[in-house]
Amino acid sequence: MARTLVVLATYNERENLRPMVEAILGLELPGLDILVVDDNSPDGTGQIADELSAEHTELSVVHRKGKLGLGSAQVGGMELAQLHGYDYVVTMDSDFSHAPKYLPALIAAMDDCELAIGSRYVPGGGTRNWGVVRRLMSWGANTFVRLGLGLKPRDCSAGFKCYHVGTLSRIDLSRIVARGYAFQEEMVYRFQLLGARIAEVPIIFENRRRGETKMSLGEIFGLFFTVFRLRWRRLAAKLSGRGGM
Ligand SMILES: Nc1nc2c(ncn2[C@@H]2O[C@H](COP(=O)(O)OP(=O)(O)OP(=O)(O)O)[C@@H](O)[C@H]2O)c(=O)[nH]1
Ligand SMILES: [Mg+2]
Repeated sequence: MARTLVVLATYNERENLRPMVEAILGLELPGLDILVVDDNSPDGTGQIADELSAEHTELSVVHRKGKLGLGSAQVGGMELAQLHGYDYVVTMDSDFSHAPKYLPALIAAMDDCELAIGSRYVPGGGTRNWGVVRRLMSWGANTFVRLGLGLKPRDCSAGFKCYHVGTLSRIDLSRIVARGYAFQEEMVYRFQLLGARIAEVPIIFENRRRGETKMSLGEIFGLFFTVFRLRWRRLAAKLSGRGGM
């Protein structure tokens, strides 16, 4: 039986965390555990995570000292998954945008790939209640990385993913450029560079149930920075005859 670690990065998700955890555990998927990575949320999400871990043996918590970014929280989760011998790592938002009901399909897709993306932009997928600005931003980010990094998947900025841990081990996680949201695109790029098989599983993305967004202008700049940095590294590696990234 494959073992899966679901990594829930949290920053001020007090109202969402408990129902999210209960919905995931309620699926009763065999071999599935949850890791909450909380960045010292001022709203007390970390305490709720501790309470949940006392109630559920399947759940553990990592407390970090401050807001270090979504990407770095997910890297932390991946490192622990490697250490504890999990087969798969799932990353998902803790605000119900990524509905737990899709977990079985996402994990099942791993039979034929090394990275399964919960995708909004394949037939059957989509977004609910998004305004024009949000749609444009998402389209812009995806188009930019598909052109800038030559990425093949339709939804490269999706945070709902299932990674094959064995393949993750072929990536030097200490050399990841993106600390924040651009981590999503960078991981697609790195899996594509490895020649890994990437599948897209349709999901309907819903707006967060409660709480506030952590999306910021800094995250948008972070995407530009990451793409240019990765292009530059690739060029430098080619020129020097080294393959490494
Ligand atoms: N640990 C940690 N989690 C973070 C950080 N930034 C964001 N998150 C979490 O990452 C997930 C995605 O953040 P969101 O604010 O939902 O971003 P979004 O989905 O683009 O925006 P909305 O859902 O529209 O609010 C949520 O579970 C956040 O709590 C961070 O710096 N550290
Ligand atoms: Mg969200």
